[in-house]
Amino acid sequence: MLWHQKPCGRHTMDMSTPDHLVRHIDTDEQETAEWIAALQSVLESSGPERARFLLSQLASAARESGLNWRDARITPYVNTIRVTDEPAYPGGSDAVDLEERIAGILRWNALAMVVRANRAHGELGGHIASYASAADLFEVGFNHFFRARSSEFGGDLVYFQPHSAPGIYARAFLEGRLTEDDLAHYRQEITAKSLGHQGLSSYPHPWLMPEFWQFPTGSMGIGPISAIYQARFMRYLEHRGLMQPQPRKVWGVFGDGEMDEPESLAALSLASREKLDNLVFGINCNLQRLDGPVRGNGHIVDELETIFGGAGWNVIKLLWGSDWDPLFARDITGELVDALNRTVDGQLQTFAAHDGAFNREHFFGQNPALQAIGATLTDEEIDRLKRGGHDLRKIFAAYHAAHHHRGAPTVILAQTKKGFGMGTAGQGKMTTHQQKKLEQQDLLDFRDRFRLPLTDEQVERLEFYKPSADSPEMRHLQERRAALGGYVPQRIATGIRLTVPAMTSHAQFALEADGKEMSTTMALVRMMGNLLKDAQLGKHVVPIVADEARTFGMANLFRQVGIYSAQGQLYEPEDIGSILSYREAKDGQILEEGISEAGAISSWTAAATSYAVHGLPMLPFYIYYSMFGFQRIGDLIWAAADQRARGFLIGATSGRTTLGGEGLQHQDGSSHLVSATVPNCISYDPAYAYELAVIIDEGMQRMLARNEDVFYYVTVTNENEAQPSMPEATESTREGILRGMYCVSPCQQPQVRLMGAGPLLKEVMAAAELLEEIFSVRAEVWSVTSFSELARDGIACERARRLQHSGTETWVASQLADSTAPVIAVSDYVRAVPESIRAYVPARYVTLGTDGFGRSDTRASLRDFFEVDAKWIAYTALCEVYAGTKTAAEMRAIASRLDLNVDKPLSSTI
Ligand SMILES: Cc1ncc(C[n+]2csc(CCOP(=O)(O)OP(=O)(O)O)c2C)c(N)n1
Repeated sequence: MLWHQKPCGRHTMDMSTPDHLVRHIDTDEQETAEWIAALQSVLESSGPERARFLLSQLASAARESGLNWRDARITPYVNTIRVTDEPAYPGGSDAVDLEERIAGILRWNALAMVVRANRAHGELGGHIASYASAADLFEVGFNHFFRARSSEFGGDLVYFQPHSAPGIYARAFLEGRLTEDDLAHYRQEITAKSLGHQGLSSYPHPWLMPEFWQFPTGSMGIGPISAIYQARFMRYLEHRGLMQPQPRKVWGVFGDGEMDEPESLAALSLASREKLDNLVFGINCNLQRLDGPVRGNGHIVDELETIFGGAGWNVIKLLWGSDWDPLFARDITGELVDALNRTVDGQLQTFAAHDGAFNREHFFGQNPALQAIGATLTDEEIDRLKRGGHDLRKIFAAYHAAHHHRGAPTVILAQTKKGFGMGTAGQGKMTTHQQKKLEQQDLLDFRDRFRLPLTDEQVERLEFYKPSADSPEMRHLQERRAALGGYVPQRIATGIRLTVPAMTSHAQFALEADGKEMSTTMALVRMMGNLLKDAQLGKHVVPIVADEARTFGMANLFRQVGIYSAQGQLYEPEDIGSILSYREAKDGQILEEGISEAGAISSWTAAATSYAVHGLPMLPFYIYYSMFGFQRIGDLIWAAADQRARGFLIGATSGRTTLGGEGLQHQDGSSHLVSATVPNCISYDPAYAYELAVIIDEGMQRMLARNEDVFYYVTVTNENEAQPSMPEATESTREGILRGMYCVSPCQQPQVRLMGAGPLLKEVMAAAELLEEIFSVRAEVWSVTSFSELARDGIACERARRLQHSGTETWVASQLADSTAPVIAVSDYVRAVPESIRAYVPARYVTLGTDGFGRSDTRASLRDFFEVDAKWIAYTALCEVYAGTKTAAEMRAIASRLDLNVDKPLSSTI
């Protein structure tokens, strides 16, 4: 039934109903009633199974009749769980009251923390309104569901909505895990540490609070996708027999606004396809994001119900609190449900921001039936009507149902009020997200609202409140956590070490390549294949691909270790019988993520942090087109770094001129620039297979044997090359490889020094030969394995010299000290990469790189285009060697002798 808009104050509120919220007009109510009665009777006599069967039969009959009818997947705007199905609330008769009190205390302390920090330093920022809306959702979890890790149980994993961090700190304060001084230094980590306190980071950051936070969620969208792949990785570990199957759960509490991020929704179907009933999402639907309503003109809850439901999730709507139950019971004609169905979110927000009298007039005043329902309540009672996400009993019922649901992940769409309890100052206000100040009267109202035993003066001073240890609240809080095995969140990085096999066991072919032709990608895959066979380490290796295993020559691993699939293989693969046959298996070891770099990196992060999350170190290798790494999913890599990931990211087919035919979108010339900015990422761009072997060996030693919180980014290429054996002076070569540069072709009194990185070392070698043969110029050649490591060393040495007056020389300067010959550095990445070491080169320094858009052509054409081939390198060297001795005309003559077009435009301009 449609109804007409009513005037509201000075303005007219347009409460006309959007199309998708319109209920179809019933043209024959008696017929409708008969159908419903028939369904009821089937339910009573034959049970839900039969009722479901009949409904599906009806649906297929409708389809056959060409009705083109589909279930809209939107249920009415009411709770999914019926009152009669709600379980009893556990923990004794006063549990709800106690837990509401505890939630009130936490809300206060969280608020005080933010407001105090901002009274002292207006620049610090912080959020009150998000936790105010999410507090009850968290509390039911903390008191009844979130189980800690213990010696017998692996523990549940919780991804916390980032802006609710103050509330989680407030709880840890009551639990005795954080002190008042810690709370007083919210968002002041540097100052706090200098005073001997723990700094409290703005959002969950394992890097900054390594014993507290497990999962970084501060960047919207990362929490949801990470939680899904984490739940999947737990199954992977169980199915592979590496982890005891246990009924552990992954819980994620996220914002409704956050669901707009592509990453939030990207992996929903994976979760249902893999039947991840170990996964529960709670979406805090306070209907607001930062600037305004999430879906002002519709229902975000209904939209998410359609999306999650369509993706195969079990959906629970948790919209209204227990005090609405009697109202629904009185709603004989369905007017109340109709009104809720058509009241859009923007309007619901307005109702949240106003008092009981306003809601009576504008919501219950819409028609006589609603007025009659409203008349049973005082204005104060209307004001206090709770949304589902603020009612502990309703939340418990939803969590209980989710906890016991089998065969699919569950999402709970919990309707809340943003800034709940912040009164006229903040509740439901457009600006509430960023509010960090409250007037004294608002603070007093907040105290009264949540029954806090604080004097006016204590409120004025924003004192933190902690009841005595023997108070009923504290006893309850501690008892509940003890029953659930301890505190959450808690990050435990056990010191388990894995034995790293000797390089000769998996990389002998690379160390003694003896001129054999292979690309570094091939070498990497061969090393990984060998590591997979290692008796001890093998099972810890996790190869991950995003539909590019064949591109990188990994197809042989399909048979060798299998592709993980929770279902095994339900089909006979087309290539059955071939030695490379596509093999899926329940205990398969490869994670084949399809075309989802975001998914693959999330799997990688789950594996790379398994040492802390599950006490089980793993060694993931995620191999991908290097262009689709830092550029495409850089923020997820940044989050992995924050989470102290340990593993290898392999940027394959790398190098802007080395990838050849693939063109602009694929040719990577910048990933090393970005990777250099990630503090715990160690990056290498090796030229030779033996360099790669040394890097992989050192990486394993640091991450698995020495338990260092670093990860490796290594680029490999698809260009076949005659691979030399590792030079004799093994130790010094190893040191040079790892520090970033070493000499591969020394010469007496060089006139020029050429430094080549990765695939372009070959061009540099050829340039040196050319210089010698045609121009009789002596050139020395250096292999640069890592400009970023050289630059880091340079920064550290120079600083130590400035501050500690240390005499330590930078690696670059110490290596180049014995000559003042000009240095030419060449990289298949943008010039900014070799430029990063300019300050440490003790001679004239010129860089060549691949700035500009990539394009399709042969390697030779591309290297000429970007001016990084042997001839351009030789010409650049000659410009330095002949500086001041040759005329422009003579240099032009040299260029034309080398067949170079010096009049062509700069590569970055076309
Ligand atoms: C990738 C990213 N973009 C933007 C932000 C800034 N930001 C922080 S909170 C927020 C709004 C969050 O809204 P919602 O998810 O609905 O949570 P609420 O605070 O309303 O509970 C935004 C845009 C961010 N943290 N991450």
